[in-house]
Amino acid sequence: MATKKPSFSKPSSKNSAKPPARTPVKKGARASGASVGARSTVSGPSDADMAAAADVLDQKMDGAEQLAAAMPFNRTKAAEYGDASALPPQGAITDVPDPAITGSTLTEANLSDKTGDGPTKLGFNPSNTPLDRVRVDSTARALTTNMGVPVADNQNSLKAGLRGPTLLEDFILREKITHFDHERIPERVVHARGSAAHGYFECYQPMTEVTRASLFAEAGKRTPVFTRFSTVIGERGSTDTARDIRGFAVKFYTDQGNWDLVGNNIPVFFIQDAMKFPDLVHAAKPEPHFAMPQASTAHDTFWDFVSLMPESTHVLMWAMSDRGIPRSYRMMQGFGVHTFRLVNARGKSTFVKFHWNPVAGTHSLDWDEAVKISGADPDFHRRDLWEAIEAGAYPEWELCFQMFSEKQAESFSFDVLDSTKIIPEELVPLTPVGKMVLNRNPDYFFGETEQVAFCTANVVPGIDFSNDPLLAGRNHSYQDTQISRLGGPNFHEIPINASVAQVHNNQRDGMHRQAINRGRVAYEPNSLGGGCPFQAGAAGFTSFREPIEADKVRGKPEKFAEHYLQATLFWNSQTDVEKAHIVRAFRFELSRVQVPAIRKRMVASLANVDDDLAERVAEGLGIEVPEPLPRAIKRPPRPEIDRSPPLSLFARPGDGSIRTRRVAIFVADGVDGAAAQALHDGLLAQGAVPRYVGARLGTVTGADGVAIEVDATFENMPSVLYDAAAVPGGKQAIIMLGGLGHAMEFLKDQYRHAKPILALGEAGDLLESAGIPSVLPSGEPDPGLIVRKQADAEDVLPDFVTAIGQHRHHARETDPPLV
Ligand code: HDE
Repeated sequence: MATKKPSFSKPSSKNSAKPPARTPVKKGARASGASVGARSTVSGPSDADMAAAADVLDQKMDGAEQLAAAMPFNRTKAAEYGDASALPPQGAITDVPDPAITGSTLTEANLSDKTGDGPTKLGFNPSNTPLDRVRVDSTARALTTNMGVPVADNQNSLKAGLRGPTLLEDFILREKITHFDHERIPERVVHARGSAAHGYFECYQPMTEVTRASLFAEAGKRTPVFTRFSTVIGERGSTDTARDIRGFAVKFYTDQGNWDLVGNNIPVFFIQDAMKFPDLVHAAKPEPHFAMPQASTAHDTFWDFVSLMPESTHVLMWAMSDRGIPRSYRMMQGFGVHTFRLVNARGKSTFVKFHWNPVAGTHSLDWDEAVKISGADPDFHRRDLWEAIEAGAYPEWELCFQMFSEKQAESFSFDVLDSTKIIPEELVPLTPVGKMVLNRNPDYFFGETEQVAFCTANVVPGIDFSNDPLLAGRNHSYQDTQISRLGGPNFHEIPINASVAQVHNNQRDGMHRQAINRGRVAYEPNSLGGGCPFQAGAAGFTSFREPIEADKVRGKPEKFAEHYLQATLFWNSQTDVEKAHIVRAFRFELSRVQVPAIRKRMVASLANVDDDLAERVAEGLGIEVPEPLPRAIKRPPRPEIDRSPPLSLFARPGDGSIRTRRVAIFVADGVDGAAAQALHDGLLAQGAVPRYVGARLGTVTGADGVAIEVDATFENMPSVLYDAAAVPGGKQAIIMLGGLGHAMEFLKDQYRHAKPILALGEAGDLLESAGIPSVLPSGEPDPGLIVRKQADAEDVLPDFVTAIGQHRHHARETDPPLV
């Protein structure tokens, strides 16, 4: 090859587009210090430099010619048509013998601290490397501007004289304020309030028979996850303990790309078609004229809408049950809601519903408790998740597949494409396939929890959609909403959203683009990039080949018209306690509705669910049960079952452990210090979180001289923030506590919210003065009330632990409450 001398003034005749060439610096040689200075940029390139550059240029051009020639025609074109498209071939590619051939510029070998070591690894996208690449630590670093300029004074703006005007010249002030002015981004349209954590999913056994999804390929395989829990209706700063559905969204960073399982803690939804989603959300959100109420469905527009949408009745039963007020994100189930498909390597599809079951069991708050928590600690669930993970009590869920065939689906009395229906476990059992462990809190709430963007359309090979019309709308909505929320189409590059699988495609540009793509090729087919990135062919995602022959219509299948049978199934499957709570919830919500006709209409809907339910709600509202609403279907199908025990929250008590349960130990001067300490240590040893609670912070001295540091006060951490309370004896302490309104209220609330109470020695008198009954309303002993006049703390601890393990003692409840 002849050596040519490119000229800066006169383009070479061979290729007028040739860029001016520079001396390539050897890989690894940093363009700092002496190596940079070795070539003068002031005097222009030397002859030797230019000769070397011309060599590289020629190599690049020859290489381009070879790449183009190696692809004389588009070999895969014919496979795009007719039957051949069923088996997409892998795209045609050519080896790139030298990276310089496909680079954007001959100068990419001129390295610096800014440009790095160059494209050392062909076919590599380093933006998929772990979050460490963007983690910032400022230890031992001086303050700088966003441009990296050291800031001398962070206290004062630049002024013309100490008392003079502030100068526009102050770029440091303006940068700081400007950034601050733009710190907020739009909150999520729904699910604005949430909390998230990192962790992993571990596969129990190969599920290759049903899916080619790589995360289910082998036992023990771990896939990183980021999981966000949320409420639906409230704004970003709203209370955690509102009655609401909870979001349960998991992003699996699989080696085949991201899979988002964007579910809820309730397995059914309000509507059957995406067309109604904006209506539902507008009805549930604060009313548009005065923006009230916040984070609550207890208002006219919500109940107006749902009482006109009988398909919502089923989910209302769930939302009004204690599932609407979970004790903790760690103690709720998760559901994918829709029917999805699993697809194996042979292209065979199996229908599936996804279920998450918490190892800690399913537990809830009492409504009165939830309301009070909203004042005492609106971040209750956020704090609970954070603290549990910080303490090493990593929350766990088991993922289960509920798998069924198309034929089975046809035989059900309901339609599996209808998101207002469950598939009872009696019809299709659950298969546990792996567990999720959340073991790491995020570094930065905004950077991770706020910017994470889930989308139901993020699926991987082996997982596919069903034709659920709600799911189709979601597949569009999630991607779309992020474009305004996160400001453009490149939000997949935000580190928390980036896959760990490599990303290579020809998408370019847009707001906030991060990737620096090499080369001039941003199209396919190409020969100049060696055909890359090439289509993955059979190794890539292929949609399940569902045969379809149909008219284009707007409408719903017949089976969607049955709206009440599963609401009745849910009601029938609840314990008496749960039923009472459902009645109370409907009564509360509807009593906040101002328009009597809406209340009446809703009760008329409930009359289609169950007579007893309708009567009890009507009675609570002071009205007669109206005529049931007319049904949309004349002859409803016969349901397969009329009771399903797993639908009760009490079906999943967990392992009875008291790990992470918060227990208040009352202390005051004169307390039995040894007993208080024994309780504290015993509870701690069981993984609970005991706290000494007193009237004021500081130290109290026990009757036995033991000094106890008070952790919290009755005022700053009231009863609702604990799962149980223990009052050790000590005459003087009990007299003192008896005179404290807050302490007495604390005990009453513990009792009212069905929580275990332990009273030792003289403490029994305190319960009596608080008006706490010594037995259940039935006259039976209350297993949650452990009152021992003469007993050592160590001896009663096992009974107390059992009582806490049972979570709540609902048998003492009356409506209205006695205490
Ligand atoms: Fe969502 N939903 N949704 N949703 N949803 C959003 O997406 C939407 C539905 C769920 O932690 C939004 O990124 C439509 C069912 C969760 O970031 C939005 C329809 C289920 C989260 C959206 C539904 C969910 C969202 C708002 C009916 C349970 C929070 C911001 C067709 C299976 C994810 C965003 C997170 C968030 C749309 C129905 C769960 C507006 C159109 C059913 C857990 O795109």
